[in-house]
Amino acid sequence: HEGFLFRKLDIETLKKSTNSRSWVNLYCVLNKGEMGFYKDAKNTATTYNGEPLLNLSDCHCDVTNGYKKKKNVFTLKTKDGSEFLFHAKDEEDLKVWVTNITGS
Ligand code: I3P
Repeated sequence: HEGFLFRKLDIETLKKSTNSRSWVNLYCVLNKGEMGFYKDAKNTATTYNGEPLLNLSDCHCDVTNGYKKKKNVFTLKTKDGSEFLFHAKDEEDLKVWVTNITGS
């Protein structure tokens, strides 16, 4: 599965990166239990900011998180402690992403 999602970094992830907490629209690609982030759909040779692929084994998605400013936001916590917020375009899109992330 792949497509655009708005992503915001959460505290733990922020410590390890130079990114701000702003929402960034990224092209996200799920493949073999890993998630890659790219600036656009056409160039998936280089990841956004050179970020390593995210290992999704033992990750956890939460759709009933406390984030209330936008609808269709889910959180993703990975085994290594990274935490992200993702903003999907609608409820269906959110469901598809969560199903694919937790099932991969
Ligand atoms: C962030 C930006 C985000 C905002 C975040 C800010 O500022 O305004 O949109 O998240 O708030 O820190 P910057 O661009 O300077 O990094 P929300 O849209 O969720 O409010 P936060 O720090 O409370 O996550």
